[in-house]
Amino acid sequence: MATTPTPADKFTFGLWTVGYNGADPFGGPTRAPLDVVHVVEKLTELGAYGLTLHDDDLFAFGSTDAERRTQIDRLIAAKESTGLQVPMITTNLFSAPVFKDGGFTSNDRAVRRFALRKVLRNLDLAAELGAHTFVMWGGREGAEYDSAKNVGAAIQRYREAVNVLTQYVTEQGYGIRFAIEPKPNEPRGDILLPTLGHAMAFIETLDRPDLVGLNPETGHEQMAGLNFTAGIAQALEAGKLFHIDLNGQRGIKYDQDLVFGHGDLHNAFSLVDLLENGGPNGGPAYDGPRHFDYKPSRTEDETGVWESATANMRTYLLLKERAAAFRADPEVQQALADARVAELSTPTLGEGESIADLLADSSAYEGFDSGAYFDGHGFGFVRLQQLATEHLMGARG
Ligand code: ASC
Ligand code: MN
Ligand code: MN
Ligand code: MN
Repeated sequence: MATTPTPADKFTFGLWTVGYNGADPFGGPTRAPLDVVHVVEKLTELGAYGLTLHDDDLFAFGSTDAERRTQIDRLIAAKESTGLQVPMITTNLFSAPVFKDGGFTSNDRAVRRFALRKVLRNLDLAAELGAHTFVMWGGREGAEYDSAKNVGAAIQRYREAVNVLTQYVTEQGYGIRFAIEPKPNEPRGDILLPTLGHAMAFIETLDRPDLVGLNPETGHEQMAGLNFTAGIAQALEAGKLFHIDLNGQRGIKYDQDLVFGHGDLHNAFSLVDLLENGGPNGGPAYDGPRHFDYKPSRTEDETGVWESATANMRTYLLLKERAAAFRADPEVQQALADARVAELSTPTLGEGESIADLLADSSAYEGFDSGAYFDGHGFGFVRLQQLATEHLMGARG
C-alpha cells in the first residue's frame, strides 16, 4: 500500500498549522511568517488535498477591504493554478483582545454583535472559496471564575448565535454545514461545550440540528482524559462527524498539537482503523477530509515544518496499512470472533419479540447461570489487543 500521499487521500492542513511561527506564552517567534501562496504550492508538492484557514490567517485582523481582497484573490489564483481545495474555513474569535471574554458568549453585548458580524462576513468568504464545512472552535467562550459567567445565559447566547448562522446559510442558499470543535480548557480556564458529549447534547437543542455537527480534535479529547476513538465512534454513530482535526497529545496537560501519532499511538491506530474500516459494511466510516491541526515544534526551521507536515500524512497512511493488515490476518479474525465483537451488532431482543416474550423466556433469567457464567467464557480481549499491538509494530507483516 502506498505511503506517499496523493490528493485522493484527502489530507488537509490549516494555514495556521504549517504557518505557526513558534511564538508561545513564554517567548517570541522562532520562524518567519509563511506566505499563503508558498504554503499552497508546498502542500500541493507534498501531496495534500486542501488548505483550511481562519479569516485572520489570510489577512490580519483589522485589514482594510482592499487588503482583504488582495489576499483572497492571491489565494484563489494559487488554488486555481495548483488544484488545491479549500474544503473548510473557520473564524478567528480568539486572537484579538476584543474577544478576551469570548465572541458569541461575551458578557459584553456589543462584542457579541461584532463577533456575529465577523462570522457572517466569513461565511460569505467560505461560499466564495467553495468550502462546505465551517468549523467553530470557541476557545474564548468560557470563564476562569464561576461567579463571572452565567453559564445558562451563555449557552442561550451560544444557541442564539448558531441559530442565526444556520438561518443565514439557509437563506443565502450556501451549501455549508457547521462543525463545533470542543476543547476543555486553554485559553480559558474552562471552555463551554468542553467535550464531544456536551456539544452533541447542545446540537439537539438548535433550530437546525441537521446543519450542525462536530469537528473533534483528537488532542482536545485527551486533554479531558477521554478516549478519542470512542468519542469519535459515538459522533459517527450519531451522523455528526462532519470534520476531524488530527494531531498528537501526551496526556492531560496543555494543548500540545503534536504530529498525528506522536502521542497515543494505540489510540491513533484504532482511530484510523475506525475511519477506514469501521463503516457498517467494513468500508470507510468517514469520507471527509483528514485534516491535521498540529503545530510544528518551536525547535524546527522551515525544513522541519515541511518534514512535520509529511510526517502527519505518512503516519496516517502507515496506520491505514497496519489496520488493513490487522483486519486481513486470520488469527485476528479468529480472535475477533472469540471476543464476539460482531455479536454486539445483533439486537438484544429477537425480531418481533415483545417484552412479554422476554419475560416468558426462562432461559434468559431463571435458567441463566450468571454465577458460573464467567468460567470458561473469557473474552480474550488481551490477546486481541496484543495482536493489534504486534500489527502496529510491524511484527506480523
Ligand atoms: C481552530 C482549531 C483549533 C484552534 C487552534 C488555533 O480553528 O481547530 O483547535 O483554532 O488551532 O490555534
Ligand atoms: Mn489542539
Ligand atoms: Mn482544532
Ligand atoms: Mn487547536
